[in-house]
Amino acid sequence: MNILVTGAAGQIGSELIGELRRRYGTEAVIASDINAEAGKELQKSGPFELADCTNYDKMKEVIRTYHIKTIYHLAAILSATAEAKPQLAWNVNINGLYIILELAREYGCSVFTPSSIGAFGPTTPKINTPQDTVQRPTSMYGVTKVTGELLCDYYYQKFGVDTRGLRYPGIISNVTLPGGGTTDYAVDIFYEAIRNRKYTCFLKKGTYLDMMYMPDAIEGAIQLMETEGEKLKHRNAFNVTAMSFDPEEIASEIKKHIPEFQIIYEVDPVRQAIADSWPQHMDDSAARQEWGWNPRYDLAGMTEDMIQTLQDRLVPAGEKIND
Ligand code: NAD
Ligand code: AKB
Repeated sequence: MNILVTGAAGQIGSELIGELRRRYGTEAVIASDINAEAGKELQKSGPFELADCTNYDKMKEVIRTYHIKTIYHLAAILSATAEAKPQLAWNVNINGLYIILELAREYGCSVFTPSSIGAFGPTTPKINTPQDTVQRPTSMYGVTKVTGELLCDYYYQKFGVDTRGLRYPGIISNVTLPGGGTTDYAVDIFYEAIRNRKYTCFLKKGTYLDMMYMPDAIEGAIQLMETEGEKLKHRNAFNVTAMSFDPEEIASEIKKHIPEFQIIYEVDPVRQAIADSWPQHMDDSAARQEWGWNPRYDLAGMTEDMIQTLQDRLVPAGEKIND
């Protein structure tokens, strides 16, 4: 009953792999990615396959060789990169997902696929965004995320494939840097605060977005996959959130630990337009009711842990904030 993680070298995959291996054993969890350089590192800690999720034959070989029964399909192109390379985004996010779902149908695998706040658009209610609501995204990333949600629903309804998924907000973490998203500022800000005491933000003041700390994102994915299927009414694309803030609020929270920290603004119109089309705060009561979603970290708890962790890693002894 082995597990395959695609996109394992990415921001979420690099941490999900560790947690899955702690729970199910190293040899039971196969990491895969298209990134050969990162793959060399991943290979040191357990099974790794260099595999492009848009290559049906290669993915089939991996699934057969390792007797895969569960797939966490994380390989994707994120919002800012997708806007710069829309054809690539469609190919990876949709053709890659289609191949995973086809193989899951053929080999009886269950599949976890993350959706995103990006699956919503400017006509979606921005506050307490309902679980079931208008989804007319205006970014290529969003178009692929809505399509992916529908495709996963279809494979469950039509073929009985056990598909499940979460609409993640911006994920904040400190192991692997995020890859080409709009919410990346909320990660970059910590590295710059620790290194330079100053951050130039590409989103403007007042841009409220849902966010979540990585330990909750990982726990949520595994918890959803371990829930009895009969309990789930919304199998795919559960709204999940842990906090909502704008750049000023996260900067104020960082200042509680680093009083000289400053935020300045140099707005990137492309990422600002994407952020402006997304919700400010989702209603995640369906996830709470159907499978017990209950995040541990709020803005204060996440900020304290991020600063502590990055300080320990990036700042030489004797130069730490509290020394
Ligand atoms: P990431 O960009 O950090 O990692 C994606 C990984 O996929 C990379 O390691 C990349 O090398 C790999 N990849 C790209 N093309 C590939 C291909 N053709 N075949 C195999 N691997 C390929 O992304 P992430 O942040 O870890 O996101 C994982 C999933 O979660 C994505 O579906 C993303 O849309 C979703 N999500 C992420 C966030 C977030 O804030 N990180 C928020 C919402 C949803
Ligand atoms: C992005 O900004 O593209 C991602 C996401 C919210 O899906 N972090």
